[in-house]
Amino acid sequence: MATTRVLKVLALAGALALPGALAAAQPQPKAAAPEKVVNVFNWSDYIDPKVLEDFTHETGIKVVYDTYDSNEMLETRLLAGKTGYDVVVPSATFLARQIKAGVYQKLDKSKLTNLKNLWPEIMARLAKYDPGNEYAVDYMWFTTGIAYNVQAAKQRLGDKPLDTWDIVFRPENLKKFADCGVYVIDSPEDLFSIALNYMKLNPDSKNPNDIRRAADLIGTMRRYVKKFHSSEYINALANGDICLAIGWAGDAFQARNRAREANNGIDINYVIPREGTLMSMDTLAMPKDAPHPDEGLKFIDFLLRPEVAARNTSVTHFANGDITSRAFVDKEVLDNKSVYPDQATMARLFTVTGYDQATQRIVTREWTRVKTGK
Ligand code: N2P
Repeated sequence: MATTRVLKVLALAGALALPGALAAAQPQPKAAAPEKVVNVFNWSDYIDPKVLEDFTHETGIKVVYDTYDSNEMLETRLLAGKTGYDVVVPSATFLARQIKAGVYQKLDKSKLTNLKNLWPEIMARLAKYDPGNEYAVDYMWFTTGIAYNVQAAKQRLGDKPLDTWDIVFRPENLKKFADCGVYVIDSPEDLFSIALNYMKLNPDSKNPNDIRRAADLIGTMRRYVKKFHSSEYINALANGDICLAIGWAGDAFQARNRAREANNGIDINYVIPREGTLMSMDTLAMPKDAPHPDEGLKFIDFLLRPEVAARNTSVTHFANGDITSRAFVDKEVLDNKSVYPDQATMARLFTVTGYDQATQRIVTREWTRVKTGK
């Protein structure tokens, strides 16, 4: 009697997998269609979460979504073998060497109906890392600059603008911000290229002496830096825990928005220093062993829809690679010259190539020396 009731309850609850003995007593349920899934590994704070819901709602494909905040973290996973991911988001520099390492599959362009929306100039830039644009499409592109608390900066520098890397590379300047908190992204590629450019050396130099000199310069910041971290600075800026960060444009403006939403009186700004800075591109790519390539392509195609790309840009404040999306981007974001730089600013941006293995070893060692002093 009791058993029957249990069975009924289980059947009503739609439980298909019944434990052994009980299952045998039940008529075999019709085989349910396997659940459709796409496994996505993206940077944190890099999408409008509602886009994931809408994708599932429209396609019936569930999105299993994990995040990271450094290329090094993604690369470790990719090189360790089977990741289980269908879509990952490497920066172009890392994409190039990961393509050579054989970790990606070519994208089946016949299944990407929105390729026509891609920004020709961005695709041309990306082709330097992925010849023929075979393995990846641009997701976002952006600069690395200085994010700061407007009130704290005014108290320390008066009306002096922060539009120069002197603010962080001259210790007498950075020192003034040590008491209110400085974070720096844990991203050697950004810091080394910016330091090299500041020293009027080739930002893309792979010369070990140049890299050591850059490390010496960046090392002067260490005593004033609270933390090297690539995602915590958004909240830290927004809630007043820190007053200055070297970071990515979109993250800085997300911090500004969070402070506005909290109505805590904190105003955050971001500048592209006048000496110029690094422009980076993050791409959508598919590991060779992606378990659900069709769902992965559907997901990529969805992100390339102009309205969807625009929503991701409006929420994250990162410019996307879909030129047709600009018609739908929030005006405040579209007009923000730090998100969509004008031609004069563009001319001050440089790009770099990825590190070969030998250079990577030096960079990793020198970056550890920057962060620990050892
Ligand atoms: C998102 C940061 C992405 C830019 N929070 C760095 N690739």
